[in-house]
Amino acid sequence: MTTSAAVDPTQHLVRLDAPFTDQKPGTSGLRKSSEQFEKPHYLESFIEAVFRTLPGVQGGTLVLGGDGRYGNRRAIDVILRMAAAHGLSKVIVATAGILSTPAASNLIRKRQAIGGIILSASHNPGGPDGDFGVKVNGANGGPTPASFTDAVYTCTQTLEQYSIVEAPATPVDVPGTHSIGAMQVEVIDGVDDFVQLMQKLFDFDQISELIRGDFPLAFDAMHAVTGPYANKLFEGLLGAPAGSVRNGIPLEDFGKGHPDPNLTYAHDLADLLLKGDDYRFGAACDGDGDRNMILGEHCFVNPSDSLAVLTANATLAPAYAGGLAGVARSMPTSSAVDVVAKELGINCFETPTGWKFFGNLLDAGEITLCGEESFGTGSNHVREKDGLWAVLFWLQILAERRCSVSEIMRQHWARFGRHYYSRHDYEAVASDAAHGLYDRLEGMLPGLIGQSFAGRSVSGADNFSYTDPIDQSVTQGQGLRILLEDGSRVVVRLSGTGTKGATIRVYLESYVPSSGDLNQNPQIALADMIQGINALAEIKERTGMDKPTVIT
Ligand code: VG1
Ligand code: CO
Repeated sequence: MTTSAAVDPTQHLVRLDAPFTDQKPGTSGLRKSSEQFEKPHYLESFIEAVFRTLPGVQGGTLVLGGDGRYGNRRAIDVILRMAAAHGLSKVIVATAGILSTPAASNLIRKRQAIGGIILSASHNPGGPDGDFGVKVNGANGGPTPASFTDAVYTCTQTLEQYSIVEAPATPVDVPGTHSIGAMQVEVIDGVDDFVQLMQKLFDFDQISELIRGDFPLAFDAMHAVTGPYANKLFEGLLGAPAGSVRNGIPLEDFGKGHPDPNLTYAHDLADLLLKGDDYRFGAACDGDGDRNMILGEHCFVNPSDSLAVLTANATLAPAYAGGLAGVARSMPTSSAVDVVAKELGINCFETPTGWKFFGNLLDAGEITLCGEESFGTGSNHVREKDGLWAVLFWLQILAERRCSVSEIMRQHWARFGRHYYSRHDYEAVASDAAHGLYDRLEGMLPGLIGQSFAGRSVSGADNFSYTDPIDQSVTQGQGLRILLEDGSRVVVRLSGTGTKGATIRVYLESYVPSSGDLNQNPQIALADMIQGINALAEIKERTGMDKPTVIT
């Protein structure tokens, strides 16, 4: 299909009564309620600041798509007309606007775009009462660095007008080329390039042989972006029976679900695997397809462990057969991968939370794999975490090793020891109460050193600060750490992605060597530390909550 819309060459300027000052400095992109995004000029003001700040806009190519949530279509129309007004030469849009975050990262790199705009609030619920978001990625395909987001923020504070052309909505339901004035709009299938990339990284014949045998699997797309990708990959190319992909049609409100692949929000899938006997393997991805949860029969794989297992078994996948340059994990992620890296003789970097910190290490060739405890794993194939990539990687390992997921975990712990790990989230806490708790705990840290905590001596306590080894930039205030003499630790952070009140995250980790008890329930193995931090931080008293909203 081809269309072209003539536009008035004089850009249409919309004057703003009040400047837009709503974005939190230091946060990547903008994530707010759908209601907020529907306020006049709100989306437009942010996009204006992005186009004024992003290098290479004049004559450049941009990638555009989203996770299909409510607001996606309108945002695509607005961004296309603003892109035309700002002199971009081309925008590549995914059909129906459906483009996962890792697929967008791949397209930016493959098509040498100046960057991409991904319309998603990731794992937050969608719909008129849910959240919407705009993520901005740079030319390397990854989230833009803090210097960019801070510049966008500064720009929004003094914005007086924005530029947009008047043009009919560009049809994006089928592939084709269109133009808005001098700008070309190329509508392409958002799934194809990503599937081709996966076929280069993994041995599809081997995985298919596993799946076509006695290996029933369930993949839950949570009515979010990965449905079309998973249908093509699992049921199409790999031969899984019809119905293996569940909730595979993207819906504007994700079927009223919360597209966060964890034991709480993906409980239907968790029940199938953990309580039933019908499936050997289960997986789910989040709203925009960058997170993954891995389940086996009666077995949940903790994301920190998942990164360690992928690292230990990396050479089983064709893409990593030559070994790994190094690995990285975010600070709150358990040290399970550190132990594997040590044995492999490769570097293991510890970065603050958020994928943007891995970008420099990946670009510099320092690392091949990286991951976060929040169900994020990825590699140098793109510059985002990649949910379906992780699922395929697990299937590749299972296809080679021909054992169950729980056997893989048991053998892993028997070799490297086990890092008992859990994250307790207290969501939608009153903002004052959450900040009060955090500030008080931070003030107590220096006095904790040498004291007893959960029956062990505190060997260190600080607020994590990171110096980027590539560009030496310093990022402070990344989470409170209480480090114990035996290597156990508790971390407390405030979430940067929630939109209602504040979310307190408490991360707990304790290591048991391979000679110890490897078969405990993590909540029991960590019970003394859980009690310790609850008392020390006065969590119940200050939040009014008896227990966390989500336990992972
Ligand atoms: C959360 C996770 C973090 C992840 C971020 C974005 O942030 O903890 O590990 O990088 O979400 O994930 P926070 O600040 O709420 O803890 V997503 O799937 O939005 O791209
Ligand atoms: Co996400």
